[in-house]
Amino acid sequence: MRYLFSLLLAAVLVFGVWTFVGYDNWLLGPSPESYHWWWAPEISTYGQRIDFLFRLIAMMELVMFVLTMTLLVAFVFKYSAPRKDKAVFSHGSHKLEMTWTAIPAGLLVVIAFSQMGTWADIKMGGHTKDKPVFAEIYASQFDWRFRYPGPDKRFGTADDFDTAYELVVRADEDLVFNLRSHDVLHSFFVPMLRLKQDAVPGMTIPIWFNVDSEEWQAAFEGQEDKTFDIICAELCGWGHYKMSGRIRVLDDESFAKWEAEQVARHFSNDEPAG
Ligand SMILES: [Cu+2]
Repeated sequence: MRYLFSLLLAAVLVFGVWTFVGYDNWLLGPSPESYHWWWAPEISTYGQRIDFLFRLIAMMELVMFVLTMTLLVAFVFKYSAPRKDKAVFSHGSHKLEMTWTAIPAGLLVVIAFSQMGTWADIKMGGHTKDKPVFAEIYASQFDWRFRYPGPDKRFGTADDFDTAYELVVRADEDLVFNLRSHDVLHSFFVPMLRLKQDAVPGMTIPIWFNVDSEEWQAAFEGQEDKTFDIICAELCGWGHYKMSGRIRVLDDESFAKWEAEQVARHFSNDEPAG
């Protein structure tokens, strides 16, 4: 029994490390070079900074996991041996408790300082201030809708138009969006852009991203469909699982053409254009 339990615990350690190091080929099958650490390739200008933080925290977790699991296996093995000596009464160790409080506290400080610049850049509005809103994003049970200001770049005018499920954007440009919810909490999550933001009823939350066209082309090399997922990352009701959308990236010229088509469709009774 003693050996069995120690072995089982040791297996947790080995498989745990394996998921960190060997998951790529073993769990997910051979994947493109750009797929690392469970993530799809990143294609936004701030994606690398998010990935750096993700890896930093994952490495801390790996070290802590190995450390604590090794101690656990060793202690389970050592202290499950039959003994004849008397039990020792212990009040614990002040030194030990100070150590395992100070180390996580130190790590949290490291995380806090290393994410400050990235957080400020993505979330604190440096990019969203004074920039025109490219489109408004509406989350509702259970779909995504997008409102564009049209060629005049002003909302609330006759050439505004809506699309559903598909957000069409331009590349290599800081694009600002107003995120809203019609009903409950949702979360606008675009894994390939490394962007995630809650949509809160009653609030208008500005978000921004910039699709790096070179990274985008590289990520989809050889593929015809270069669109990528929008996912709702907040459990928002029975249809949460199907609350998805796509992002399509167009160059400036194609975008202007697409926009003109949408406006024309808006003013006609024809079937929606593709
Ligand atoms: Cu949702």
